[in-house]
Amino acid sequence: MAYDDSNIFARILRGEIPNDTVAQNDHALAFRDINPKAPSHVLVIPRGAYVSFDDFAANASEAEIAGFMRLCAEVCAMEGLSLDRGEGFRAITNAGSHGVQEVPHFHLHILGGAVMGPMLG
Ligand code: D5M
Repeated sequence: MAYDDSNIFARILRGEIPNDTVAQNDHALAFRDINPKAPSHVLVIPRGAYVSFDDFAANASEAEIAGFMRLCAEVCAMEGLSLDRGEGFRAITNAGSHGVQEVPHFHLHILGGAVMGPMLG
């Protein structure tokens, strides 16, 4: 699937619309979900143009993947969710129509601060 740079996360990365930034580095940006599904709900996105998890995993450079994953760990620590500081979290990504992905720029949802409900239902 071709990347459409008019999607809302591309616009956030270009600074065209505001976001509630939690953390960032050279390769990724973390910000609060506008419609939180948990007390802590942060989205982590790569700065590069990747549609979905599989696109990112297949095509991003090792530096991009490392930068993305390190920012995820930073978010977990900052939000008090990592297992050495808190009670854990859920990290999920939706892809395509069966995954019910709304925004076609790869993003990882990090959710925590309460016991999560069932994944499917
Ligand atoms: O979910 C996309 C997620 O992106 C959904 O939880 C809402 C969130 N969203 C949409 N627009 C914004 C803005 N402008 N700021 C923050 N969060 C936003 P998915 O179904 O995984 O594609």
